[in-house]
Amino acid sequence: VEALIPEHQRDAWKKFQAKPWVSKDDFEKEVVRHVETTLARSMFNCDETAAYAAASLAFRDRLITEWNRTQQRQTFADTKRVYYLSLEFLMGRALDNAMLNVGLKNVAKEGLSELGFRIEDIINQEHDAALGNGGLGRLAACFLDSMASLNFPAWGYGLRYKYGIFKQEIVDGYQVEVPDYWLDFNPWEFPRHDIVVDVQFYGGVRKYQDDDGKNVAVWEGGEIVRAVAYDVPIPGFNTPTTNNMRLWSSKAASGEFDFQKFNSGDYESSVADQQRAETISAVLYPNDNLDRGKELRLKQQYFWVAASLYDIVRRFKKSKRAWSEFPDQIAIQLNDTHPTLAIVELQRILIDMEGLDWDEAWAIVTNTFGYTNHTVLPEALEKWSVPLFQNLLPRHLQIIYDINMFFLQSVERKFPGDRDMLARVSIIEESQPKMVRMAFLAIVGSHKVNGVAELHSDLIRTTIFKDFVKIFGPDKFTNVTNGITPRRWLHQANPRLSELIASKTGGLGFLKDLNVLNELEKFADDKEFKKEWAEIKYANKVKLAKYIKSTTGVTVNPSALFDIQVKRIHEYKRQQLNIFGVIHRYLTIKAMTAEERKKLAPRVSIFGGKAAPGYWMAKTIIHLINNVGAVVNKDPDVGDLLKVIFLEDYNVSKAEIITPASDISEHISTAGTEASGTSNMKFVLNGGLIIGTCDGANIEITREIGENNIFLFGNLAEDVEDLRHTHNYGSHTLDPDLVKVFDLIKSDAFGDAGAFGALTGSIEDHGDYYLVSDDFHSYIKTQALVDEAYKNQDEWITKTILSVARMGFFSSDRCINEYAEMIWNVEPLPVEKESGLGKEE
Ligand code: C3B
Repeated sequence: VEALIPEHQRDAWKKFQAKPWVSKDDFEKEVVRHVETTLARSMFNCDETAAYAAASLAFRDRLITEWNRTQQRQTFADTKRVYYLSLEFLMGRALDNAMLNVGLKNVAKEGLSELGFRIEDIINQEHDAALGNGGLGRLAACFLDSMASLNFPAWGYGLRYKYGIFKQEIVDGYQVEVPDYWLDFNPWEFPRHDIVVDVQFYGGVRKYQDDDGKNVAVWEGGEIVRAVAYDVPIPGFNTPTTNNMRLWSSKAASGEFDFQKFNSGDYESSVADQQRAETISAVLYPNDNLDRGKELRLKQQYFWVAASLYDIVRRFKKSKRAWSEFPDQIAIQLNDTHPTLAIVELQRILIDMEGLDWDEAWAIVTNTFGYTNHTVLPEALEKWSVPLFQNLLPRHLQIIYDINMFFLQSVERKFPGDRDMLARVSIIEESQPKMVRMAFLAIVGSHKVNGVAELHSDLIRTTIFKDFVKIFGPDKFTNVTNGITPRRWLHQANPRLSELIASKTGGLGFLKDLNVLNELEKFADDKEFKKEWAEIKYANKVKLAKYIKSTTGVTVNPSALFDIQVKRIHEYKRQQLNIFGVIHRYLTIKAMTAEERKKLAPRVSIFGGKAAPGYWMAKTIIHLINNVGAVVNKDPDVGDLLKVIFLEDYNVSKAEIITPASDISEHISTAGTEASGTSNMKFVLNGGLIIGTCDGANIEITREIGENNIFLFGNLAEDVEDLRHTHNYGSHTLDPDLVKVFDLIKSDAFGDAGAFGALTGSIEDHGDYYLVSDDFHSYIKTQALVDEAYKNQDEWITKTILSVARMGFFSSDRCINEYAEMIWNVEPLPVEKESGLGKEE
């Protein structure tokens, strides 16, 4: 490796090299130093915000020292690296995670206490890094944690949105969106003003033959936007490995506004170019499982992909290896189709810039990329209009046409004369206007395609991608069932449970090998253990009850059954089924005698989640939940038997409070629609049971924990198509209990029924696409089984212990090891424990 410092001056560098601090005194010294120098404050005006800032800076210093060492180690080792390209990273808070992963939380706790602060208050100062919508973005965050914890040389590449997912406020029962400006103080990033990439848009392509008769394409003209790198250190758990997440921010390539215009008095247009450039990384698109086809979104995708690939290729070129070794050194994983342009961009770099032949380049490209599909919903599958592409990325469109031509030629050779097949698999859809099908491009340009749970991977093989299985053979398509990091979702979110588990399994080893949880099976009937287990659940419910009280004003009884559904609001996830079930319960309670009511298990139905701003049906569901709550919660006939809560602004840090407090959580998507789900795993890992459909990872959770420990209901994926057909072309009679629910809504019991007409109408009159009525009876019956089961607390607790004991499979560590072996072909890079790691148990 080249170094700028000459040999004989390096001793001084080595002597004064930064050393990560470890002791409480050193931590306090660092905090005070940051308060007094970095923040220019003192003990007389150090509030919690300043203490948070200083504590974070102290940890950031530590992380960056390890980050530097890790990067040096990985550069020297010169082994294969993984690049995880994701348009979303839903990281949540960093301080607590950093403290736990480096094993210094207790040190920090004592240190902060000596300086006059409670660590919880300091942690709560942090603004979530919310650069994602939901499951897909959080999965990327869990993967970064696992890749670092397992010592894989792996980087994440994303966009540094100035505004993350909007903040949700509930006003009069309606969702209102407020911008999430999260960057006024973010100690976790390092701007790299020296790492910039100029990215081209628009313009045209000039083609000619050079002197050797070779075809040359030059993309010229258009505009340039500059990408600036921001690095975020990603600490592994109990290892010095600290990986990198590199996020790109956009700015004008000229750097500054146009002074000529400014001087001549044209103030507004003088800054217009600058603003146009900055717009690219300004906002995260707030759609989950929905593609809107907006030009700015395509610009974001290309901007991010071009900057990342430039960076990756630059690093590779430093190694002076032959191009053919590129896939031996580099694996790039595409998190959904959002980064599919990377395939085209790498081909463009290799043929237009580096002068490789098409075939040689294409072999490198396809051996480098892997593509993960996260959804089968047609409205979520990305397509870009050809005219839009032509205008924004003219050279890329040409390359896509060539990729498609070579691909279709190979299909024609394999299936001679099958014109329907050619039309079905073409990357270009012959519609008006023509569209580029990004998923097909991703499949053609990758060596592996995976779904995220077994059912989902089967579905993509047999439905949306079945022609491609015939063309490429079955081995190209595989499954990697999703996972979650137990560090954040057990140790951090549920410290008492983690501590109890550690005390019975010989320390925190289970956080590195989640199968160790198996040892808990022997405590499933242990009275003393069960008591502690139940106490922890109760304490977590008390904590959530306090949070509910402080945010909604509603008092809930922590002894009631907490029934939670928190996730993005979407018709396919069926929060409407849940709230209709709640209304049914309300009707049932109202019809009961006082004696009958005494036998009922009290329940708190808790909802949370954001609706995409333009998704009216989802917003209507939120409105209905809130209005039902307003009526039910003050009905004296109901009292504690039923409370309905909508928690505002569901996000990662709130999930850390909510998840450990469930008795039951709901994962009730129409079968075949939820690719995996990951919160189902989080809830079970925290000692909650689930009610769910046979969908996504619910099926594998059932297999692992046993069908006695889960409440499954509803139609199966294989029957969905026929049912929909019957709704549309046969007779469609609604479930009678659901009719009663609709009648109550229509009587204006929850406010003007007109507001909910579209919602009830979609089920009554418009085909009930999501099978709400078909599954209603089964859902209600199964909820009654939940009530019964909950009455037997002793058995219930045993079920939850057995479930936790059997959740080892769902660690994202298992998942990353599968990617590494089956798709990336990379090995971890061993580390010596020379660093100043904390050794907390
Ligand atoms: C989600 C799916 O909806 C979930 O079932 C899945 O668990 C996660 O991805 C992670 O694989 N998803 C999403 O959040 N956004 C999309 N655009 C597509 C899928």
